[in-house]
Amino acid sequence: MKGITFPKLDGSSLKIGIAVARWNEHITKKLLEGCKEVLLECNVLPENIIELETPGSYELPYAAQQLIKKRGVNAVVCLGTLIKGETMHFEYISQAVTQGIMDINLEHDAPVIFGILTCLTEEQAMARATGDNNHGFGWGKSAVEMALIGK
Ligand code: RBF
Repeated sequence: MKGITFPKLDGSSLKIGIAVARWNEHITKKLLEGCKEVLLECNVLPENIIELETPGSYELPYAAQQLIKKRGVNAVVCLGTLIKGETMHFEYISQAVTQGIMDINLEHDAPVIFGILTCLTEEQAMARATGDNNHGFGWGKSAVEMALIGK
């Protein structure tokens, strides 16, 4: 992944939640694939990866909160793709979900990773969800690194 390096990470003792939005599903699916691939590479056991779907990105903070409170995960990755349209929705949802995720980070004893693409076009989003530049890789590793800090 461009722009970031990670130390060697052992996630064999961790339970990781992934909340993934269905809006722009063809893109969020790829982020999910990248994220899961890297979690397995970091030795997180398949049965310790708990997935939850939401309709859109706006619902991700609540799903993250529930994964922490009810499923006892050590970290959550929130995956979504916001693409700017013709109205103000993009701005409102981006602001709300960004703040919502930070609030969950600070209120609960588990880190929540901001795995949300906020793009002007679908092409920009696809370029960040595929190949070596699939941001799901970095977000999965960030979850393992941060969960180990809280262990
Ligand atoms: N959710 C996303 O995850 N990405 C989007 O790009 C997105 N755009 C939206 C645009 C409009 C006009 C509306 C009404 C909703 C959009 N949503 C999007 C869904 C949003 O996150 C949420 O699921 C719904 O607003 C229901 O709370």
